[in-house]
Amino acid sequence: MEQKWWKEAVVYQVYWRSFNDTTGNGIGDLQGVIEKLDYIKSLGVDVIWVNPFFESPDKDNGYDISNYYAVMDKAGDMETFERLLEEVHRRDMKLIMDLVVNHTSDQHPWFKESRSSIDDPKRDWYIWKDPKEDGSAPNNWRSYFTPSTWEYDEKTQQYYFHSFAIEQPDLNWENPEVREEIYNMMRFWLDKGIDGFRMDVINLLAKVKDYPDVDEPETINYLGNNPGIHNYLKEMYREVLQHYDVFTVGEIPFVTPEDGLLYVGEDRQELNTLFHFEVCDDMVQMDLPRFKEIQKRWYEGMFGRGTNSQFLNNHDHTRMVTRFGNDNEYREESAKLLGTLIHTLPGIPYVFQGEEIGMTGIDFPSIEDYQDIAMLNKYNEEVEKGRDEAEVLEELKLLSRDNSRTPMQWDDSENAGFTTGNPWIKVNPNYSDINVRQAMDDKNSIFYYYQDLISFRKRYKVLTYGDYQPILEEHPAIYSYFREFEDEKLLIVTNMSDEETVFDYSVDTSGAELLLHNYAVENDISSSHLKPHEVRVYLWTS
Ligand code: ISL
Repeated sequence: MEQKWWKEAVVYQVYWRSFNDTTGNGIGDLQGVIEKLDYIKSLGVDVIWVNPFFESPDKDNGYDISNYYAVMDKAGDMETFERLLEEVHRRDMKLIMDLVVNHTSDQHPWFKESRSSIDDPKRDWYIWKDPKEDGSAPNNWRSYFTPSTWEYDEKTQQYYFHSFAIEQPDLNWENPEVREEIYNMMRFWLDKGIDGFRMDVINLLAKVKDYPDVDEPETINYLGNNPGIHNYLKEMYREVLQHYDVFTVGEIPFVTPEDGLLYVGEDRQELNTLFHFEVCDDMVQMDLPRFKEIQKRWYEGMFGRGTNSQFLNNHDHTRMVTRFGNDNEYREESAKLLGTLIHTLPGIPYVFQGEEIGMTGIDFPSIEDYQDIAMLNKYNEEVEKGRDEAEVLEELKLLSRDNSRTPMQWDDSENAGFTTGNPWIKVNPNYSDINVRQAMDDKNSIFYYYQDLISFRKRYKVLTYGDYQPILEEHPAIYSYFREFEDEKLLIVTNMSDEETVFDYSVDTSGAELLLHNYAVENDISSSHLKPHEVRVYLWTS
């Protein structure tokens, strides 16, 4: 397997609007990111992924772009972005940007022109279709955020297509002018010196020909991985990416390892890595047998041929310690355990802001407290069916994207030190206990544990290039595996349950170094008894 800088990277995701507000308007900003770069650097990460900060009506928190060449006022301005990039580079880190090109905002001038008339030269930049004979939508597809992918436009009496909200019309990638315009925009940012892209739902660009009705509209998997997608990505690589030394990670829902390799195979000349969603989209809470099965299948499918990612939360997915761990009695232990998985399983690790201090999800009492368009649309859809409001709210809470979007908890001052103003979304009330200041003052904090995890990744190549040999695969509570590369060998042992359990596997750890451990060191590390959410990482070097 070829060794590359980006394979050895650890990425920190900054959801800037919830990171650090320097203007007092209650919304984080790019200047706020600049001011916290030393903090990010101190964790040991190499790459920062910044969520979209382009001009946008902000219906979907920046994923509805109205001008790809301008910075939205809330985030700052171009000069501040350039300074951010310079400051990131000065600290020897890299910056990747979100590329959102499946759709634009309905306020983008291209769409405004496109909808102005059937004969407009930009009509074909988006996807327009006539109604069915009875006047209904062209097919029965569901979008991510609404019951139909089609929105009727009175003026021109056609429907336009949107995979997400009504305000996010999909671009027509079949049109070469659209593709050329997007490639120009990518060059604009790459020429500024950015180090790559996280590509939003990049496998959705190609659509199923003729848009037929489907038997199970609620699966929405027909939105992605359609014929033609690899032609677009190969063209993008040829036209743009191959001319820069950059890192690309595609957001690719509904993908199998076999199909994943078509996107990121080392011989494919498309993307470097991908996010698949077999864990975060499909597993509501930790389902250990399934989690093991997913890790094994992706390892077997990709090892030596393509690079995967490891993440258990991001701005769309509830904080991992709440969803996959225990955010109560074992919050610290289980945050460290889950972090260990992210940094020791094969794939590039992602840390989502606040994860390194074990931030948790939220449980706001009222729908008014929630902001996420996906959740609000779903809430309205269900309530309009006549369902009980309180019941719908309870049902949607656990997976609401707002769980991960509450402000970063810096200290125990008002609003967690995030803003002097009124935060755009409520701060998690637990900020007085869980915050960066507290983590800095506690030598056993999750933060310092993450620092160790990341520094070991830099020191031992086995974490990047090692193989993966799971053991005790049928065990209901233990997840354990070896990794090996050249003269380095690791054993990761975890108890993923709230009960004590016994590690019943014969392995001589006497010659090993205990690299990491999430319980007090006084514990007997050779004991086969594992405490709730205990994790140990052993290392052999020869
Ligand atoms: O959020 C999800 C589930 O609750 C995901 O399915 C998510 O919608 C999907 O992964 C696509 O996400 C990306 O594109 C969206 C944007 O809203 C998300 O924030 C972004 O990460 C549309 O651009």
